[in-house]
Amino acid sequence: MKPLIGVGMVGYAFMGRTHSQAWRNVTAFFDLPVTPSMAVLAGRSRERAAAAAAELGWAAVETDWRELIRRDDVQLVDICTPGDSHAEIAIAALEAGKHVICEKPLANTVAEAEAMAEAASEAAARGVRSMVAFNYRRVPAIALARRFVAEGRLGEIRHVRAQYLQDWIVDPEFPLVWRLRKEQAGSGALGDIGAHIVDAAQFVTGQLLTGVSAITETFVKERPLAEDADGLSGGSRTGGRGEVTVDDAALFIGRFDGGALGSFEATRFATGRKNALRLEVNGSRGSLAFDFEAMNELWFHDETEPDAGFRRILVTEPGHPYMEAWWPPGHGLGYEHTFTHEVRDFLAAVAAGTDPSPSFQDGLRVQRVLAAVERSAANDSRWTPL
Ligand code: SOE
Repeated sequence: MKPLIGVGMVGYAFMGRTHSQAWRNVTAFFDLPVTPSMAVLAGRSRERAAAAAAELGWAAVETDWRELIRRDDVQLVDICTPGDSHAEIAIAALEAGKHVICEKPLANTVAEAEAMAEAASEAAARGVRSMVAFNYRRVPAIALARRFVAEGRLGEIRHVRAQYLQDWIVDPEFPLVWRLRKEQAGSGALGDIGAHIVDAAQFVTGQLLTGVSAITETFVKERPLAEDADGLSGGSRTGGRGEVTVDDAALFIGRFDGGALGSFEATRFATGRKNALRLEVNGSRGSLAFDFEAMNELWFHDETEPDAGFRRILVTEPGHPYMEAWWPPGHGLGYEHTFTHEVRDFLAAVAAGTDPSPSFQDGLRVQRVLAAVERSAANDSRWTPL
């Protein structure tokens, strides 16, 4: 019997559901030295939290996250709430000696992210671990892309082209959900999906952004008010309209510390694109291209081969990252597996007593990029060093 590690999850909407399936399934596929026990789910409404707990497989319910942290059967806290509560919950949990995994972006401001990173490094000195949940790092094709770059198969990296394209709010009558309110979400497409491509670009290339120049836009300035919105669904209209206080799209260019040039585009107005996280990297010896809408594929061009051109690698071989645990070659994975991999890596680090990655420090670096993008956009795209 492997030791149990009690998990307490705060929030149960879209991200709470993705994380729940990961906690439920991870040990069925990965051999880990510890077994997660889905001890308790916290949500403000007892009735709704209890319904979610029953559906998602949590043993108990709390209506106050502070009570969840206090419980003896919780050793690890999973934060799946909007960004405005990340800092308070994470810092309290770390101070109480609980390991923390926190949804992205790490926080709503650089100041909050700094406080979280500081709490995380103090906690690490006491053996308490933390990780920010940039799940796309755990797409096997993205992890394979990083491996290719690290092995030198692309040579010197010159260009990074990153896009995250969605279209779920293109209808101006789509309501004012929390992701469109600055006080809850911090920013719009920038923090919600731009954060993912900043992390993915830095992860794959091993290079960090050093400065940016940006433009942002809010195409639809007012939307119908609604309540009970869950995930990306609109909820029920309550009458009246409210102001959209975040960006709908953010575009920026940047320089990396290893000499590469980057271009980034995050938008929720790319009609026809549902979840197109795309990354193309061009180096002196070759190039890589990825699109999450075909997440089991990685395209590779080897410049050293005559007439090479891009060839498709089906990332389903047992030697590819994470794939040994799953299906025979050619039987691909989906969005949910990225969360299973994330939880797998976090539990493995907690059990081994090592620091998981991406750390809160990595999350803070991404937060600084987001803040620099906002500053640049507010200043006529002025070049803004990090
Ligand atoms: C909404 O844009 C969203 O759910 C993001 O919040 C997630 O991080 C991304 O994985 C999918 O889209």
